[in-house]
Amino acid sequence: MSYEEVREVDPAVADALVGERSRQEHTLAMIASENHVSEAVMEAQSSELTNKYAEGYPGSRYYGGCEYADDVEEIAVERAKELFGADHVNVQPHSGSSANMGVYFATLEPGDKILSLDLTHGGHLSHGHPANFAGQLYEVEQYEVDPETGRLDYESLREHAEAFEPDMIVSGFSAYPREVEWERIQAAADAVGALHTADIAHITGLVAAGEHASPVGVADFVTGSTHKTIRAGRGGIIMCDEQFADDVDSAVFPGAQGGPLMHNIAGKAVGFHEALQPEFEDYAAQVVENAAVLGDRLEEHGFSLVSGGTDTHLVLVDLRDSHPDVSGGDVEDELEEVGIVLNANTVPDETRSAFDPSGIRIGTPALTTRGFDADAMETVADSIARVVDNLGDEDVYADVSDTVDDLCEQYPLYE
Ligand code: DSN
Repeated sequence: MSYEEVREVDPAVADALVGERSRQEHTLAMIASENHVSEAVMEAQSSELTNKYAEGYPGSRYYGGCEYADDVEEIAVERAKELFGADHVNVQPHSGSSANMGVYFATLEPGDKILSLDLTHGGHLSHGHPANFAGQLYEVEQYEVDPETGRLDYESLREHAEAFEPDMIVSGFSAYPREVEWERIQAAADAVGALHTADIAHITGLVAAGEHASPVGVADFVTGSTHKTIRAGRGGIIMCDEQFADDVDSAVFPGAQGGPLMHNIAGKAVGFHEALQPEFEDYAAQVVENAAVLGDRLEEHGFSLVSGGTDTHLVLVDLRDSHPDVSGGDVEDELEEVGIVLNANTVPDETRSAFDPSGIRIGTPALTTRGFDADAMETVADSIARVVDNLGDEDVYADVSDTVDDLCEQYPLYE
């Protein structure tokens, strides 16, 4: 896209759009929740459907002229059902947080109890953080990962559920590098008569491709976002059994949202089509392999990984052992100088603050979309280590910047 039309109307925004495209082309996106959608998904997302109001659901809208909106939404739903084997799918949530809101509104009353993973241990704001609507509307207690292993402690989760008697247990995480045993969490929920929402926002693509166990058919509700590992553009999704379908649909609209973002739903439909192709399985397998290679190489350089490794698309580095005087924020800033973009992240038993935590979270979905393989990932790990071991050394930064430039040239984006 040249943004010529935007430039004619609004040069300032055109400059920003061109700048962002160039930034993505010339840097390494390693924020674990980011990816690069295809040009087909982008085109669908910028289609005329942005003009269309379609409150309601296919075949039952509150506005006229919805025949193509209906087509697009029905296609997106059918493809999601095929991808995940879900009974009922709602593709209208604007985001993963909105998807969680839809499930809570469908099932909980204000004051009801949620048991979820602590944000600093890898949870998510919308699972009940006090600064989020979920923490304000519901009574929330949080479980933690095992301090020794960095992994979920299913036994202690079950005991916590027995003591707290929640109405909803939320699983699924935003900074947890290990495969989740959904059945054990569902069993804890069943034991206390709670519902269970598995938020697979980060791993939607891995689940779709069979690279991570699926909670669909296990958890009562599965929520997620569609722009992370699944590469289907910005948005959210809810999956559940038919018995909850009406409650979920009416909680999303009219309960939580108005008109669905039909252009984004078109992007989801196209992205789901891409995810149904055999190549997507190769992509997801490479995402996981790349994360494992990245983690192994960082460990060789002396870094500590929370849980000692990864089964997924991300590694979580705890800097406290290897670089006790360096914060995650320092590393995020310095790596950005050389074109490696990732985020500082809290780690279990955080001793700094959420604003300047002790860890960094590094993901491989976006680089894998560009074609990065295991060798390239080792080069990236070496580059990260060189910068962190030589903070402030301009010669090292110049060298690593050159390496990043070479990689960006070797693995171009949007050719
Ligand atoms: N902001 C996303 C992440 O980075 O994990 C979750 O919503």
